[in-house]
Amino acid sequence: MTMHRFCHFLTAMTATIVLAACGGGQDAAPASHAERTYVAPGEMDEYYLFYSGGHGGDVRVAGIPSMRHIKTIPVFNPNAAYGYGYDDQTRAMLGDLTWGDVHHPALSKTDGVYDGRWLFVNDNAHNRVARIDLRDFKTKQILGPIPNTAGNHGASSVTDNTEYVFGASRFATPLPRGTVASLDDYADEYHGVVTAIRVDPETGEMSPAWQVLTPAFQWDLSSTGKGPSHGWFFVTSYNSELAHTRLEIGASQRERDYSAFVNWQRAAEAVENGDFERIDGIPVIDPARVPGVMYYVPLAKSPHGIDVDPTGQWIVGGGKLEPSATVFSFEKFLAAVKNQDFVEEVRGVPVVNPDAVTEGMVPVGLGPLHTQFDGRGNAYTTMFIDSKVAKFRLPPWTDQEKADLEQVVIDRIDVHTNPGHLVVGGSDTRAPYGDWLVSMNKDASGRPLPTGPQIPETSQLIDITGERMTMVYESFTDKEPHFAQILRADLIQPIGFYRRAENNHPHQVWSEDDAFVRRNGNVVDVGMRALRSNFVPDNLEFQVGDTVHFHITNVEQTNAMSHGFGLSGHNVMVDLSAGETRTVTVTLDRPGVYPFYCTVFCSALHQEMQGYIVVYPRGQLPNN
Ligand code: K7E
Ligand code: CUA
Repeated sequence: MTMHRFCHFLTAMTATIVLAACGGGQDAAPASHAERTYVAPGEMDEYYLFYSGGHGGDVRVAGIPSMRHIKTIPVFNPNAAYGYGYDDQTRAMLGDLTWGDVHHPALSKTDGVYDGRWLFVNDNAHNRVARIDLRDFKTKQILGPIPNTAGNHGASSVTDNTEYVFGASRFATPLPRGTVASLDDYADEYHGVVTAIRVDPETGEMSPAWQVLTPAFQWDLSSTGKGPSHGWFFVTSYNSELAHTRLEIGASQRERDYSAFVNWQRAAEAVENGDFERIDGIPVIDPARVPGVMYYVPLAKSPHGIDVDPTGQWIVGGGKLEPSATVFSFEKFLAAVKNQDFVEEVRGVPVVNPDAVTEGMVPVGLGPLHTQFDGRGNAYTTMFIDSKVAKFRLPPWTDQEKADLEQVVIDRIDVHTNPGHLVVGGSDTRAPYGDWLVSMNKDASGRPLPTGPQIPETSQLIDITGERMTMVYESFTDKEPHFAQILRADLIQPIGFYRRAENNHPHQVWSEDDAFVRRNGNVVDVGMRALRSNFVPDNLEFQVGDTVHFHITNVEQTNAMSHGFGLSGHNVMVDLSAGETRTVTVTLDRPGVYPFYCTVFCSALHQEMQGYIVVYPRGQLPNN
């Protein structure tokens, strides 16, 4: 019997035996925990889990507590299942790029809590931010490339009323984009920026608002203030050394890098007052010239995550090479600024005395990355190197505890293996849900059934309702989640179809009689109706050299009644939700007869839902 089977066997024998070292050094959960995660057929999960898809370019939706995958939302990647990137509208949104690298999803907020309207995600590869509408779970806007930015890793952080989505550039470059400077001049000629993206409160439409210019520190992770720290934005950097080769050595020299505390309300005022220079079309503030916009706070060592607790008072930073989580006090920060308790100035920006701002460094363990909060005064930090999640109590601490902060560490739990982000629902709001934690682990080796050299990641569901954490479930997520968001399911009511009245496509066709074929030289517009179980018109004649715009309307007015339009031998695959019209354009370059058919198994006679295009050699089209 293999070890793997043996573990299953024992688990089946008794629900209460706790096993050690099955599947790689981590206790297996008793089977009784499965009840906490079991959602019976026909019942629904309590929460949505929105995972970023990493360089897969999409967002995955799962349910909590079952961890069942529900759907994939394509964002920066074409996805034939949803016809995304194959029709004119979504193709235009993607542009020439067919991949992106999604790291940090962020839900929209009103009054500091999730309002269930939009999900914003960043693209670490091509400097973009996208907006998914939670009314229909579709990507509605891709903004970018954001000016002056290379690698928008520091997004997405949403302010309390979704005034802004913040981002920050990971890779410093010469500005504006397209400028060339030798890497020998990295320290002086290369720059980073922190970016504020404005969000229209009605439509969610994003537009670049302003930026703050920075040295080439390389910005990493960000979060926004709330309560007393509302109006502030926090972001870490990991290359205060200004290294530009072999960064794993060069950027790990100093004991502390900088985090930046940005007063975005003051920055917005500065822009209104004209205190900026326009670079590549966007107002860019030089913080040396506008005092009070930005401060640096040193943070140990090679920092990664920075997270603000639900009260807005405590800001927790993780340093990859520092075995503790640094807790800053926002109140102390404001006092230090007021007293001008600065240790130096870096290119005109004050560096705040870290000792004056640090409440304590909690010795969580090796490789702390990201921290989440449960709303009961506790923090949870992933440790990449130790492969654990630590739970600790936030301040206020007694003097005795401050003398030995190991005392505020309440629990540590093994996760498998190398956790990156973790997520607690609502952690970035003023009212976290505080019941579930998902640890997203980079190295799944030995956990799923083997699938060759390419394996998924593990996502482990941890119950955090008790004093100690309890591991209850493990699922697998295709490559490669970074961060996630959890949303209470009852906060949204996604639509099942689009009502006819909201269709504003100029070529919509709702009845057979209105279907049309209009030729204008080599350009042909086809207005097609899709309905169970036919296309009208279904058989069409063209000639080589024709450019055809198929405008197809799915006239169904019932929930989830989709049709597809797939054209054989051509890169045409349109997915039509009920009630919507989409256009796809194809230039016909070969004579022949090509079938098209409905790709969605829509009805008993779905297989009959088809048609042909006959493409005659040029000049041989009958009746022309
Ligand atoms: Cu993977 Cu947030 Cu891009 Cu940390 S980041 S793990
Ligand atoms: Cu419509 Cu199958």
